[in-house]
Amino acid sequence: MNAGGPVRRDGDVAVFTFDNPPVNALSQPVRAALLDSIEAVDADRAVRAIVLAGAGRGFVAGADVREFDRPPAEPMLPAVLSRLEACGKPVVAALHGATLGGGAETALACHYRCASGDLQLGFPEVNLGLLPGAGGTVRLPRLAGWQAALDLMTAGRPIGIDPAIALGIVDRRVDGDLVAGAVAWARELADSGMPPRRVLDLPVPPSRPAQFEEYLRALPASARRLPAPPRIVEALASAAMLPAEAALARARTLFLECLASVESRSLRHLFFAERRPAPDPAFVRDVGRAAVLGAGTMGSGIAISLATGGIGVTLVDAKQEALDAGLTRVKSTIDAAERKGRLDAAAATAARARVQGSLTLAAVAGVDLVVEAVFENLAVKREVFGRLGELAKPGTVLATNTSTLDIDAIAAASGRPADVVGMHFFSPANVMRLVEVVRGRQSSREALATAQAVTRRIGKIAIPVGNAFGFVGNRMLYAYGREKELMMLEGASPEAIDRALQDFGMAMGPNAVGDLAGLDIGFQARKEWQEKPDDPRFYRVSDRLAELGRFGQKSGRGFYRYDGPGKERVPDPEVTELIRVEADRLGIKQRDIDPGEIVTRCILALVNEGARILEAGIAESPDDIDVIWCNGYGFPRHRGGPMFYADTLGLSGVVDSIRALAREHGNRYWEPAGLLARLAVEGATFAGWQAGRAAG
Ligand code: T1G
Repeated sequence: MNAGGPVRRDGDVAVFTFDNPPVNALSQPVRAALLDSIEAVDADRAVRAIVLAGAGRGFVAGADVREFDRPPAEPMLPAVLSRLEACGKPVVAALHGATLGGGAETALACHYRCASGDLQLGFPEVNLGLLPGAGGTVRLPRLAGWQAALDLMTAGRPIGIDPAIALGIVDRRVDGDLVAGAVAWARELADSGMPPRRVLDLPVPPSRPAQFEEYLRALPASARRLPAPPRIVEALASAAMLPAEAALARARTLFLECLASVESRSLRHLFFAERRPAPDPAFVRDVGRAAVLGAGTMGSGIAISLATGGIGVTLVDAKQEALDAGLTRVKSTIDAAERKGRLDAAAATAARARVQGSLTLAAVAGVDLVVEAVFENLAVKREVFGRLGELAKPGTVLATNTSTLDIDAIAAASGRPADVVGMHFFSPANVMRLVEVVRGRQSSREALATAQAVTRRIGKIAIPVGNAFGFVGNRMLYAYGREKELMMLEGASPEAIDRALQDFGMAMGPNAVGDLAGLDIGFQARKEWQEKPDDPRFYRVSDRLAELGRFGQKSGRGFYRYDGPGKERVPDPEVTELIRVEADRLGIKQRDIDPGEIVTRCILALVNEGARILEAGIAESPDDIDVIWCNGYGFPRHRGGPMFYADTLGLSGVVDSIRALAREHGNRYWEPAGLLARLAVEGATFAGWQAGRAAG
């Protein structure tokens, strides 16, 4: 909090300003200062009204999430807000920007609320595996009703000023100087002699007990399985049926249950892991315009991200037909985002205007960044980078979107390897938030920093990784996939594999993902992979399907069949037979494999490969691996990512399980990584190892 103290007087109105950069989180010192100030101004006879406001870019973004892993420190927020609400003088909240979680609850404990047009008000606690624990579940429905409270708290997405006013949460909009407007209104209220309007004293809206059960049943099964969503519904149901104080106490109990859950610890871990420090601006070059080479699915997706992210982009393709298709895809995707309200009209128009097309590579001459997304073949990419090295101006960053190939081999062809980096986008590139920024042996700090800065600028998460086959994400995917492929030969059906991993929480099963991405892509990449294991079983099922032209959704057949108008995914007995024949040919006796074994083998393969990647320095931290897998591969966020998940299991147990798998299946693939084995012996964790390295 700023030294001058949080309270200033504007005549007979006291203004308390939250000033705890960067987001005015309600840390212990802030709570203590607020409580002391309320006590003081409420007792000060010269003060007739109070205004609460936030300094900087928002009102208050909630409780200080970092404090949740420490012992609780008084005063606790519920008590502070009860004291605030009890004030004998009108208290007006002046809201702008991020007004989230405990920040929104603070606003609800005030007697009146006004806001500026940039308001983003919400209850994102569920995204942290929590529920509003400071009275939001009791106060919000008294203003906005049950349906709105249920929707806002289970979805965790903020709303703007218009819906906030329409729902009765915010009383009025203030344009111009927000705090001055709030002070004037507060003085008006004091002059009117209006008693404080305490939300807790407002009547409880009528409800049907069944409506909460119905709401819970209507939640997706994946949400119902988590601790927080059902407890949010229960806390709101308690607010409908219990007296206010009892409902507040019940909500607090449910909050503490969530707080202690491994799911919330996992989501809180990810919250901070995804907030990597920005690259050193001293090394970031300006990027006013970019070019994307290859107008296919990935190229046009990358062009959309750049254009909607504020960067002018030229989409380049040698074939007119392909270029037209790419530009059409760009335009229709931006149009759809505008239709769905994801982009407002001005932003959509600006994004469309930023995109141009070109049939010639010479178009790269004036740009600051090139992202190459042509066919995944080393010879083709080297030929392109050879030309890029000549045509691009000095200082232009030359990025390749390869998902597996050797960055150094590509960079060498450009004649200016210092400018070459990997920017590995994930499909669909305009949707997926993750970009692996790959450093080649000679990539300069400027090129790496610029690629990371552009990635953040277009609203994505940049994770720097080293240059190795498949970098971090795909390299781990090969270990994860290896096990599912082996288990299919051993008798598990493709759909059983997918079901087990989806029940574990994966967004999609690996076979369904393979069919979506196209089995020909992986088949091609494995052909180019020099160091792949010399094992006839390795990806034998996928390769066989590809050999037979079963590329997945694009060919209507893959691991599954995609028949009928809806192209429904259905198991295909032909595949089961095909696998049985391959198993027979390889001398593998098939058996029943239970879901537990499927999950154990696939997930521990991830963890073990992740540990090897850390040892090799291909990933800088376990956090980065968790962010890559949760944002690029659909690993369940409520498990925190493979490395955090392993820590929750306990590394010695993980190593014991891996050794048991080695005894059963041989240690060709099941040798515990050195780092993992060492940490297990030391009784340590990946998180502890990371902290130790950070401390130097
Ligand atoms: N606590 C601690 N640190 C926080 C924080 C928080 N609530 N919110 C942000 N930060 C840090 C973040 O780690 C980063 O730090 C910096 O601020 C900028 O954040 C009692 C239980 C507000 C929309 O879930 O959604 O209240 O990396 O990079 O993109 O019922 O931050 O610079 O060191 O994200 O502009 C509920 C979480 C808490 C909101 C701004 N509140 N924050 O986004 O910046 S639980 C939330 C956000 C609660 C009550 C319950 C976003 C933002 P660093 P940033 P941004």
